[in-house]
Amino acid sequence: MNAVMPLIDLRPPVEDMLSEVCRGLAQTPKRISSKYFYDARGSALFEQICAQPEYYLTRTELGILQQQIGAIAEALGPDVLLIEFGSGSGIKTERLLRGMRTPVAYVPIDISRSALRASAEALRQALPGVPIIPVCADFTQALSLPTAPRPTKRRVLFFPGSTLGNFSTDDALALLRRMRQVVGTGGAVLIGLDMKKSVERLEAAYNDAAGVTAEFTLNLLVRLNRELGADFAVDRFRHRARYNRLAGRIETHLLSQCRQQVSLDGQRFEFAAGEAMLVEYSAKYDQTDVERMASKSGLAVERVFSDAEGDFSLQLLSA
Ligand code: AVI
Repeated sequence: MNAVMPLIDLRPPVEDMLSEVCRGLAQTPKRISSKYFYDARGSALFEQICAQPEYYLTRTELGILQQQIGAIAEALGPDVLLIEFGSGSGIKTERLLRGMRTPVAYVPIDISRSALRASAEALRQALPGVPIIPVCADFTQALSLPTAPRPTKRRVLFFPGSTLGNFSTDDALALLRRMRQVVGTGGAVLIGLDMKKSVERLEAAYNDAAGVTAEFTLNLLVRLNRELGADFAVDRFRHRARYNRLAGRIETHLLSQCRQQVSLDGQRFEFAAGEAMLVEYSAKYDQTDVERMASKSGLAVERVFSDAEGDFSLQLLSA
């Protein structure tokens, strides 16, 4: 039987984009969270980024999931309740669930009801036999899971795509601790992480020759103009993504091309010529970083699945 259970609505507070953006613009240096990249246009551009020759992350992770699915499923074991923070990563979730031995159910947790409904419906059509229990909640806050439809051997939380890298170091640790709490003792987290490599390859991945990533970054300003009534002159900003060796991450900024002012919500924000506004971190890891992060969050590395070049890894961290 193939079923999407009724959405469980934990009524997360509505995100206040306006006040968060104003607060970030008032900071020195200015910053806006990369979570605001993903309006409809931003999500479509992200799909295009994933198909760029320089952006190896998505295809490498999919390759690991395809080629090593037997070993991954074996390591997870039978009768797993699979949880995902975010409304499901489409083909990756499908590939994992297809390979797993007798999954009990799939529980996507997302703040967006519409994204949850759409992805649950798509997965229902693709995967006969796996009950889907969508939960509308803010996964950065404490939450309790719905009762599983049958006895569960292990809770496993899937967090692919190196999305953890988009969080600051402290926020990433807080999120890992939250995951640890959700899966409970004996549970596990299966997390996709992009690994450290040459600066040239890393910077190329975030500065594709076709300019899709630059358009993706600048689309943030288009969104703020449309949704919040800001007046960013989009063509007076430029995308810059550079690797910060010390911090071990790509840092993406929007650079003001001249001295200018931006109005938002009755306030004026001054940009100096050349001023850089931080819009994204994309952290990169080595195995020591992963072990350190895991142990700080009450997890331990159980298995590592990676491609032959060691570009990307799926890490099974047990609680
Ligand atoms: C979603 N996230 C993991 C992507 C990344 O690689 O940091 C977002 C992205 N930003 C620019 N290119 C891709």
